[in-house]
Amino acid sequence: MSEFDLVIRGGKVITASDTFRADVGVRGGRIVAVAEKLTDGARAIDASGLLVMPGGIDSHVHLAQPSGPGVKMADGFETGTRSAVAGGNTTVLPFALQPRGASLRASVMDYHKEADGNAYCDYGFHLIVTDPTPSVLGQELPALVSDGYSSFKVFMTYDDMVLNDRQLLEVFECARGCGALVMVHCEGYDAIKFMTQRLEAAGKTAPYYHAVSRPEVVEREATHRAISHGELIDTPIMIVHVSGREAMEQIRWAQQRGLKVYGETCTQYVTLTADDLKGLNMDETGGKYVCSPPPRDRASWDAIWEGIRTGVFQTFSSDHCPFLYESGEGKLNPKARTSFKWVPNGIPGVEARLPILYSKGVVEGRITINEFVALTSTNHAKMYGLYPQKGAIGVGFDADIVLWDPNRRETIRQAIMHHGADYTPYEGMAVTGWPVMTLLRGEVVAEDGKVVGAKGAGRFLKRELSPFARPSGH
Ligand code: DUC
Ligand code: ZN
Ligand code: ZN
Repeated sequence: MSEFDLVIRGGKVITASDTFRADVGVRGGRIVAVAEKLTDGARAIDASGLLVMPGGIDSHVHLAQPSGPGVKMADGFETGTRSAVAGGNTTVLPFALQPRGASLRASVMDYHKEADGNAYCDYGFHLIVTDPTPSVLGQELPALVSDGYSSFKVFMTYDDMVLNDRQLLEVFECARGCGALVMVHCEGYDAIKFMTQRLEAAGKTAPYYHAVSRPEVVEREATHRAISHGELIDTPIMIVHVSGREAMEQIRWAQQRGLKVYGETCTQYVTLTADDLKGLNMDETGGKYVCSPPPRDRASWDAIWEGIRTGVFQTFSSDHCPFLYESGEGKLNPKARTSFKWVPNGIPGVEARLPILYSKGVVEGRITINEFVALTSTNHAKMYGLYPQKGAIGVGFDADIVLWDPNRRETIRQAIMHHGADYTPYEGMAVTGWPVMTLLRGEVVAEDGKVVGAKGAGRFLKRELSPFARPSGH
């Protein structure tokens, strides 16, 4: 009998800290050897000329999430995770949204039903807390956190999700007590409402005005408020989807004061600008790029790179949140034609994240290949309680691996995507570096643009408490 089920031979292994030539031996779905030369595998994969990296972990994706009356998300677990593995990912962390008035536990069970038997990669859930009643904060949330849902998101905007300051403080206090990591969507509700009313009154209803209605100052104010509340309660927070300099500098300021404030940015904030929302002559095609916070300008790309290079941001995610463009249930739903405020917020991107960051980051010399691995995999695992099961090439880790061709040139196009959306916001973007094979726990799940894994092979991940969620002094 062979010592290994699989040996990946002759590649260059990349971790968040090191680069070295080694073979990788897999047995029972886990990495059991990383050594100069391994023999005796039942199966071998020749990785010469390729990089051997931990599979991408995208800790910010939305799948099968209810998005308001008459609107449907374009990806459920089947197509969303199919797209994920095609893009070199092996784990995703979508959200389980608590509709107001509903039990948090019942909401999570609904998402399990959606995911069970449908996923091509492993997955866990962040919760979204919209209704922090005494029973949610006193019982449901702490119980779910200890059951493996160890992070949750709160919103500072949106009619059906916004928490006021008092509620934010109560939720932070609950997180501190149960060791959960809180992710915060930082945009100020009242300021957005005010801006929206003024714009609509002036007849400025095209998709572009989505960006005008939520300028950077609105994100900066909310970011500062979330940081202050986190400091008051002494609970760590993760500021998600940071779009530009203003919010980035607030996080840096907090970090320099020694506060446990973490940052995430996303693909769209180094590739898109608010001008993309103008479409053709302010027509509805701009809706393809409507997401929140909105993309800013080219100077903001530089600010985001500065935050990436200087360690302000720990994670680079996609915020995959897809809606069909050509559909009455998506970006062009009947109400959306009347005002930007009804255009569903979100864009697809789980499949394009790794190639875009590799190309713009590593190939163009802004980050090292090891930083790339940290930003796309290792830090997500560490931040969200999946380490040392996920997020590295090392003995004992799950054999979640992407084989990467560093020289392959591709053009991102809808025609080669595997998501359920009918467009990609990154259409026509030329990249260098591409995932040529994705392995989930030692099994090939995607190869050369084809998804070959089994639907349902992806497993639910019960996550540990995040070591980053400990209050200061712990
Ligand atoms: N927040 C997200 O995290 N994703 C899409 C839209 C939003 O507001
Ligand atoms: Zn958000
Ligand atoms: Zn999101």
